[in-house]
Amino acid sequence: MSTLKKAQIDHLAKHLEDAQLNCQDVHKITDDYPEMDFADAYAVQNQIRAQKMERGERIVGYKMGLTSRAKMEQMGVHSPIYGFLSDRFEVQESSAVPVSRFIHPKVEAEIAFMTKQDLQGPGCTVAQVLAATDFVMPAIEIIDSRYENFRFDLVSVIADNASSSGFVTGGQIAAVDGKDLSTLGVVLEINGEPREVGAGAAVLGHPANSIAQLVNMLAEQGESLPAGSLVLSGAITSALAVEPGDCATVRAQGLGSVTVRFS
Ligand code: OOG
Ligand code: MG
Repeated sequence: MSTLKKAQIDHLAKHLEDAQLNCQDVHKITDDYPEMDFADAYAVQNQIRAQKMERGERIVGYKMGLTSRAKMEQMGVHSPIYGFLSDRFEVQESSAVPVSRFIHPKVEAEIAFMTKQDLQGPGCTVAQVLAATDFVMPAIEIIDSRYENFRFDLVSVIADNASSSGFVTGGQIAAVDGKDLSTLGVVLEINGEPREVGAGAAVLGHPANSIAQLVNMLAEQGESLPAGSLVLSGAITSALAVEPGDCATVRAQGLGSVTVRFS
């Protein structure tokens, strides 16, 4: 079911993408469109994706969000969601990213997956995800809600492409064979100080379960996950706000570390 007309979806997609491009926060869209539902929200996100592709951006994969209790509680939204990743969101490891490129950025510690086979739902399982995984690696996601004070509800955040704005991958790539991603330890440091710690199991019991849920949600939209997709499985711990001068590092057990500096 959806409640919005095509013209309203196009209007909201432009409104939210302009907020991103101009680094200007906006009111949560459900204040003006309280009847909006889940289907409308993904329709707005899909329209933002179409706008970016029209301008020559390439979709490199997806990110899952709100997949850990820490994140659900931090944001007050308790269902996993997804967003798309454009090639323009990639930030080079160890480079200095100007905070002025964002509204109010936060960093998250995540495990990223690269797929080597197409995955199609419904009914996609953890085993199918592991068999289709080329490698995993540590990642920092830079999230930046377009909404004032990062305050949103489920429908608003989905329409806003799940707060996607940047990601950094690095450390080492590793095959999943012989690795238990649920007990993989992860540390999120700011300026060399360990601030958040966790393990893969924080993400829906196992990070691969997050990818399976993504594939099953994409199936509801008539879409699948193509081979060669990069997928961020969701923050293991709470997200941390960053300021100019901050340096964020994610260390993942046996997978090295990934760092980004903010200027
Ligand atoms: C929504 C995106 C959450 C994650 O990893 O949980 C997310 C938000 O908190 O702004 O990326
Ligand atoms: Mg995230």
